[in-house]
Amino acid sequence: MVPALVEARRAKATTARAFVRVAAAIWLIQAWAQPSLAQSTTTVASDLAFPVGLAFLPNGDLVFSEKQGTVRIIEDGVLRAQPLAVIPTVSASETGLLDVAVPHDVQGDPAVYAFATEPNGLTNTVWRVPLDGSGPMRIIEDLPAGTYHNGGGLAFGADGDLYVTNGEQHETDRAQDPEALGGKVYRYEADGSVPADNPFGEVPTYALGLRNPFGIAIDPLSGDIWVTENGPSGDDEVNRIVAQGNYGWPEVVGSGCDEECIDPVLSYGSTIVPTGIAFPASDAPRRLEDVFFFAAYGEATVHQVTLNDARTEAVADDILLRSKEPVIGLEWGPGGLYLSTPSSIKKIAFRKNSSDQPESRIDPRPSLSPPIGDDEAEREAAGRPWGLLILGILIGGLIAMRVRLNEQTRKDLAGDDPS
Ligand SMILES: [Ca+2]
Repeated sequence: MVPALVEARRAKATTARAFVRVAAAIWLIQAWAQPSLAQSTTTVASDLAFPVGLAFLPNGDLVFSEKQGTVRIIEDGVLRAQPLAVIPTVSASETGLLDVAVPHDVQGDPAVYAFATEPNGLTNTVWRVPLDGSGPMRIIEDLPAGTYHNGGGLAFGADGDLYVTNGEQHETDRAQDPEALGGKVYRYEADGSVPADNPFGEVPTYALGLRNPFGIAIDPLSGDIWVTENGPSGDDEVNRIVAQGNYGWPEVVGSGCDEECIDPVLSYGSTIVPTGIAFPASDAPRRLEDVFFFAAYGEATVHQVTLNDARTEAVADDILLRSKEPVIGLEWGPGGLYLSTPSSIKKIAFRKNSSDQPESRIDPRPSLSPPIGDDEAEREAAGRPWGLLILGILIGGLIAMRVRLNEQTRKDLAGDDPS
């Protein structure tokens, strides 16, 4: 074989190898540029004094409580030095300033609602805290309090009413008596009055048979109420709350209810201390639409629970985050899932992927402002253009290499021409 032809074949083999390398490089770049399922955790605020409850205003500002009595706000991503309000309280064990909630019609009712134990430690109060900084007002008083089984969750339901969790303070008889306060989920109007159509008549009781319910969240698609419940030495639960529902305590712990009570959706044999609970909002990746999250203080985790189509049962229960510190509050906010630890507020950001293309079925919140500290989203947005640029350079290089090789082959063949 003439040397020029050997050279030409070698050149073609080199081109083929270059093709394989470039194809591999393209695959790697695409894999890198494609947003993955992975998420990252960033710190939103640190050096805080035991933040408990988290709630977002429609503009994306974050209102949160510190257990010893301060209601604080992160405004345009910056922690305001002065608290929005100082609530008189006591913070021994499970008492203190606990959850906060923002009403749906916050334009018409510009306030945040807060659950706090009175300084004497004997009762709990729900406060209305105006956003303009004027003085907070007590709207619900004389809920039983205790250093243990205190409860303290607040959420506005799909009906606009205010739902409150309250433990039984070791007085177990309270839990099964609809007329007694304690061991309940209550339902109130936003002004603190008892709605005329409450399930047990003229009492705030909405559901009973609970020991120490803490976190409360509303499913944005079904409107269902979900509550975390702390059981005795294990039997921690997550319950889907229905009107007039009896959740077993103290007769039944964990599963084992007959027609008399309702089994938990999730229960745990060990003491995980379930705390905050939250559903994603409309800006969440579509793949999260069928999940909710709950935190476990004792386990220092955040669980990601996948619901069935009816959104009534769990089909999967995964650990989303193993934290170095206990996790207390949980709330979906701009760009991700926010959580509180004893000293900080953090955000878990989720990357969107190709399966997240369909539009969310969750109604968007009115006018969300730019996300707080959303460096992750920026990085994600930047990922694709960079990947495409590098891909372009590689393809350009490949074309140049081919042109050069073809040129060389043609020259070699011409030089070896016997004619
Ligand atoms: Ca139960």
